[in-house]
Amino acid sequence: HHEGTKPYCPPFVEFDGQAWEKIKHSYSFWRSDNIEFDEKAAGQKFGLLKAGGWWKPTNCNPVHNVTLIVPYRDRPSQLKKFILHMHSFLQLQMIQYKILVIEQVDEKPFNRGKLLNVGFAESVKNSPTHCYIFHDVDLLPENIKNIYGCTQHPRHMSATVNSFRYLLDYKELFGGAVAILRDQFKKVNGFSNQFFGWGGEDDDFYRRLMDKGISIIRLSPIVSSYRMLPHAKQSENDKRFDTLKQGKERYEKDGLNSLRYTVINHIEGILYTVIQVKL
Ligand code: NGS
Repeated sequence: HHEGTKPYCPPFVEFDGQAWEKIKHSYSFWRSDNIEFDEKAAGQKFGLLKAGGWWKPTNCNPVHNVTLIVPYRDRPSQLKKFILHMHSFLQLQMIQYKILVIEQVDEKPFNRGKLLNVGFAESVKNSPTHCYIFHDVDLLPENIKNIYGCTQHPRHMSATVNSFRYLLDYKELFGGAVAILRDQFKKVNGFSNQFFGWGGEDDDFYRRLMDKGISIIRLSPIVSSYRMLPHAKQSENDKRFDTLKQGKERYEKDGLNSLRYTVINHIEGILYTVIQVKL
């Protein structure tokens, strides 16, 4: 069957919240930390026929094709909930997607920005898409209208989160879940690699975008709502304010063009691909 003859895929959209309720009720494990499920059965249920956690609708042409990059370390129960939720959610949206988990396996403090750079670099090397979504593992989108695709401006997707009473913290916030075109990400040299420990890397990234004259957008608070999975507080990076201040002089030399890492393992799982790295 020729691709060109297929109609485009319309996303499944209901009234606010209904799709979330539908998905959520299928979670028997919602409040539990020991969730067990049969990966193979889940893969079959979601129609993930090839390895690596990618999917596309078969009887129509998807409007969006995205790679989700998820920085990760040592939160197995969150990862399971995230993965199951995202497959349900993204398939209702009828888009083509791949879930790429980048796991930090060294002893250094967690470096979200560098892990996202690694995910981008590995994806561009192996199977690039025009649109990238950088996504924390503890955030679950609630509104099916929050389409997982790129807009012309980079988009802050997770503008309102239940644990912050659905209020945007500050207008420059650009963390959590963001969608950005590949060329825009390249233009700003990606994230800084220097933020080890919690905080600041997303603010630095926002400033990189502003520096290049790329403004960001958000959809309405209701569309941009997320649920945060509870977890202990991360250890903060005490140097983050100083690193942030050096800003501009680092942008051209600290980022995608200075990225060094070692891939320890590349596992094409049934539900997602995981790349284990030392930073
Ligand atoms: C800022 C952090 C950001 C962080 C944001 C929201 O203070 O990295 O809070 O965090 N910036 C610095 O520390 C310089 S949140 O409340 O969502 O945990 O993303």
